[in-house]
Amino acid sequence: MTALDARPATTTLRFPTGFRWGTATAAYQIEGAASEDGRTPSIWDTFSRTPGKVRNGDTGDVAADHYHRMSEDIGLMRRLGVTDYRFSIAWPRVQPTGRGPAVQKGLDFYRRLVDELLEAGIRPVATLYHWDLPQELEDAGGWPERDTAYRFGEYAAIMAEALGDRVATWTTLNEPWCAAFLGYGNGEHAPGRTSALASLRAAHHFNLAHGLAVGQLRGTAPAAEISLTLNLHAVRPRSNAPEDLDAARRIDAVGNRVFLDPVFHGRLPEDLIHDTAPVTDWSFVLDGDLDITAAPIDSLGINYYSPTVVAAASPSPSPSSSPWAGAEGHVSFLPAPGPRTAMNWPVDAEGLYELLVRLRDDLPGVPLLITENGAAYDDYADPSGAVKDPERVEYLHAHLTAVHRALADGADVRGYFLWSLLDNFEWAYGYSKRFGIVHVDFATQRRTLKDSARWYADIIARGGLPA
Ligand code: GCO
Repeated sequence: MTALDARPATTTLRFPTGFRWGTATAAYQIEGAASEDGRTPSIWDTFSRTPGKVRNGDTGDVAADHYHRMSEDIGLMRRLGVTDYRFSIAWPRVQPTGRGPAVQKGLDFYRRLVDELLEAGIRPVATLYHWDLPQELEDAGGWPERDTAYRFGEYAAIMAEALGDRVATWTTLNEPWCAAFLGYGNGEHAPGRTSALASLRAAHHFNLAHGLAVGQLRGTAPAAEISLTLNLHAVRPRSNAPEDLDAARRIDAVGNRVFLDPVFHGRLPEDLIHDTAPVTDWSFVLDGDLDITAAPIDSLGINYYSPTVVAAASPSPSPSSSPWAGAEGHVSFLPAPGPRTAMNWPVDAEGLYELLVRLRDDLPGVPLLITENGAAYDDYADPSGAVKDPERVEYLHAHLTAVHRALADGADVRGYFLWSLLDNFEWAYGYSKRFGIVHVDFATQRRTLKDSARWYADIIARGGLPA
């Protein structure tokens, strides 16, 4: 190596001091140990065991075996130099039936996780709900039933009591849009129900559950940051024609404002009520609910992968089971141009910039965390044992550049959590899609840093992006 090669490349896009550099995972996607230490089935255990629901019949029974390899995985994060780790707590591991007292062994696992993170100098960011509802609560009606929100408030109280003094950031819910509209609307996710009314009821009860949990957390862990993660849709109309703008408005209502308005403004979007009138009269929203949903929070988490391009519906009939209540028959979804990931999702960093700048304007004073961003590619270990993933590096570089530009333009972004630390169970796609910056050989559970992991470690160490 010449002296020139040894010179570090200059860091041109520097992030603010104290910027949080993290990775993210979710319990059902990595833990495995599905029936150990008192854990009972969640809706994802039931769903994944139902033939035809998940590719190759994959389940989370073993996943990345993180339940038994937690210390090793924290060691990986220590090598990467991350400042923060976003994980989720499996509700059926700590409160198996969704009611009553907690199971100590379940709590102990998360206590150990949090303690080992703190010892490693990594801030714990805990999500209470990343889609694994205890099956017994689904059997009692699930999220379309109001009682589920109160059960969630109780579970939040248990976790606040157990870990409130040690968790830096609490996220109540992850992507309630997916849980409500894919879970109860088009059936692509657990529990696999297909009812527009059920999905709207679920969406409201998620907002209520969030507010009830905020109350519990605030009371028990007053020093903690309290947050919510939404997969806000970066909606782009095809043109400025009024019909296309109306299509974008509909998706913004049922994709974004259905959560943003109750949580940040204590109201329901008027246009959503109008759009969904054929399906519901919203009478399940009771007096006082919107005061609960609007309990102040400290930051908003955003998960971003790609934009949503829409136009007025073309004459062809839209599919009967749609996750977009109030938009069926009015909206067509168009493919965005450009390269694609292994999910066939377009690579479009501009959408992340657009979203951050919109939130700067719509929610002034609300700090933002990018709680997920990343990409799946068909990664494999080559004969030398290396996992080369240049497309992922390119994807991440482009998206971090967009974040930097949004910061420069005044968006209050406090951190970035790369999805994901490990290859894992990608919901309806099973193990066929690899999102990790660490490769997992699911036959041996061997972990291998991909090139993107080394790249990310370098970004964290220098606090920014090289030219
Ligand atoms: C999410 C996600 C992750 C997914 C990721 C890629 O919050 O959407 O729940 O669990 O694995 O988004 O699809």
